[in-house]
Amino acid sequence: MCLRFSLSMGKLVPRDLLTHAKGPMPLRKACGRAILWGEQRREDVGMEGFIRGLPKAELHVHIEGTLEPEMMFDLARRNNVPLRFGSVEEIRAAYEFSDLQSFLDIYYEGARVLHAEQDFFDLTFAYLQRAAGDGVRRAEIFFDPQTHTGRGIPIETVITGINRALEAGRAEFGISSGLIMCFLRHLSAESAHETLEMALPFRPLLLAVGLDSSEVGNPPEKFDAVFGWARREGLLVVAHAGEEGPPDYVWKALDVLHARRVDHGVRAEEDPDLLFRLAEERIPLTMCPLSNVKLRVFPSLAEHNLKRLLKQGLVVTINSDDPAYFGGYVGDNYVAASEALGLTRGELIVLAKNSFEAAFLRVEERRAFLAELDRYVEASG
Ligand code: ES4
Ligand code: ZN
Repeated sequence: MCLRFSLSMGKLVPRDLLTHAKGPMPLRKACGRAILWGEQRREDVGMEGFIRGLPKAELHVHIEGTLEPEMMFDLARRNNVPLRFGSVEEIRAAYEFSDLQSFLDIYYEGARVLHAEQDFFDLTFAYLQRAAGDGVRRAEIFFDPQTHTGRGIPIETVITGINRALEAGRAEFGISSGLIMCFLRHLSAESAHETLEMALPFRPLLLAVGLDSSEVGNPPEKFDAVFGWARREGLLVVAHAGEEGPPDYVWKALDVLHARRVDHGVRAEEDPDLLFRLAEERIPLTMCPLSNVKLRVFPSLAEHNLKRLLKQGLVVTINSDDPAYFGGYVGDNYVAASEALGLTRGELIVLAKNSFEAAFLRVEERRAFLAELDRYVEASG
């Protein structure tokens, strides 16, 4: 008999207990080595188990992008929202994208099923449950208020629903978290202003502001003023840049918006001076390998530049982006990148370390997470 184990939050637990478990692992992987009963050795769990249990921060996940087809169906029924799909299978079959815009169209369509505060709670709590199974100890989560306020949903419903789940996630899974409010860059700067104004009564519940949606043609400088205002309110800044857009958008995200992290940033590789700046100032890139392949930023995972940039000393991190649409949560992104690029155990540890370095944490909390990571690495051989 061969029992399957994974390392989860530093503990060995049967895989079947993990919420992310997706049926049996191939026999060869699971049972390739003798299990030494009572000893928690690295070879017992293999590279995948090591990765899943690795304490990590997830810094680039859109909460609306964690809406699984099953929940989309349930919420559509609950809220009487008509869907053009007849089944969960039909929804999944529609997830074939040719670029960012072809994805965004379906992503905004899916978000229409979210109405009540409880919906935002359920969505966020389900994400945190999966994240806990992936060793996530800190989650900094994006939300797109304009996707909801544009349909008449009050921003209060969105923020309080998500925030209640973050509190529950802290209590139940010990996940530390923060909320990042993103402006949709295909909408006007005025709309972004109105959104910030509406959000200010909830300022204590926000960590940072971000910029997402259709990148090309909507450069960072379009939002110069609103990001200035957000910074004066004490909000930190991140921005999607260099996903489909040119390196100049990354420069502008840094110099105009004062972004502390760059979301994606993969096209920075085209500009050696920019790479030098990112490395020199240790500005993190929150990369999302499965997303980039699904949206055809790279033809395959094997051609992704994550490992190359990591080797050049950039603060690369691995994240999930829109896991319900792109075929995997953060653990899946680590595993897939590791297999396609041949990441070493040392590189995987650096990626997890980078995630805590890049997180917006107080010194003591950062130190505690890094110490937890060290203990995990030590215990797993
Ligand atoms: C997004 Cl992958 C990606 N890029 C830009 N904006 C987004 N919003 C949700 N997912
Ligand atoms: Zn994103």
